[in-house]
Amino acid sequence: MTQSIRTPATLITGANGEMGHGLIERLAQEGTQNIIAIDVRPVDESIRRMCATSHVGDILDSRLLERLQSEYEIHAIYHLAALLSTRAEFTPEAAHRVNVEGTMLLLKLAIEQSRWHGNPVKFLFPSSIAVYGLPSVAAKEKAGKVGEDEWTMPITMYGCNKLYCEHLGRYYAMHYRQLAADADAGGVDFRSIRFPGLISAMTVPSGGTSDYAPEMLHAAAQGKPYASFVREDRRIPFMAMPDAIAALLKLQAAPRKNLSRLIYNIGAFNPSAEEIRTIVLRAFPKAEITYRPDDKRQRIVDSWPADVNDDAARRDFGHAPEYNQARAFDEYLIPVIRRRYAS
Ligand code: AKB
Repeated sequence: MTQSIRTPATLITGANGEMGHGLIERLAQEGTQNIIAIDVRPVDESIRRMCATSHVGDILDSRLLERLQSEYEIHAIYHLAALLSTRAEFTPEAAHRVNVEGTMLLLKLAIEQSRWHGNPVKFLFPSSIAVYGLPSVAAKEKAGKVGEDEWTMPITMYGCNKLYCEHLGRYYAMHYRQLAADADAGGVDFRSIRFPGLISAMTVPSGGTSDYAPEMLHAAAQGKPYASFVREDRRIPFMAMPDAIAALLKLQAAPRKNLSRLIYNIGAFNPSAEEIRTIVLRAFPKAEITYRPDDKRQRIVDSWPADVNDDAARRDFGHAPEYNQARAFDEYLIPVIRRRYAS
């Protein structure tokens, strides 16, 4: 048998995005070798030097994926590339192409890779609370902490994409080509987390509907006035970016036998817009933060749960956020953001 010339590697799509930055730093710290980073924009120098190679390219470019297929032995894929909820509503069909067809191409790459090297390829897929669809504010209040198998009736293209891709992942992991004589389910070890709104001190969000929280903070730190597009009493779950990345790495590392499901909720804190505003004004008293609700974006936030039940994630892979609400703002977000804009 010829010696494989391809290098074992970890592939990260959407590497230049909010989560990509933090993930590559953590993987590099943990000594993960051979990180292949892909993004439609050149990967920032700050993280590019932590990667074995980085490619500016589109996940829909099958020639790029074929090249990766031939050059690398991919054992893990973090598929972070996606058009987020607000952005996707302006270009639903383009969102479907990137979010769904892009994911299909990566799942196909994973299956082909596992056939080659004979090991399952771990496929880490960030899903979202956007897969949920609460029919009214009253139903949302009554529902409280929503479990993984409830209310999955998304009202956005992005939510539909994420939910469908969860099912695609389950299909590739457990039922792929089930009628074929040489059916080869098991080549993809699909693992997914439904992330709440994520708040990073290092990057500013773009194209999401949970963005009002980080936008409020980053605007205040820059002394810019900010008008929130959601009303003060609206509530969805949030998490500090380091905890989101820690959860993804814990899920990746967990023995398959410990995982009772493929898709997990994770939570940390769930302040109302007004509670976030109060915290931000305490740190930046001169900040001008007002409300100018956008009913249409508001409706999306109202369809998302006020909180999630993440018992399964805590039990199966030890999800335990380091940052509760107070620590997230006082020890991570505000000090880092203050420094970021001071310089
Ligand atoms: C968005 O707002 O679209 C994302 C999400 C909640 O998945 N941040």
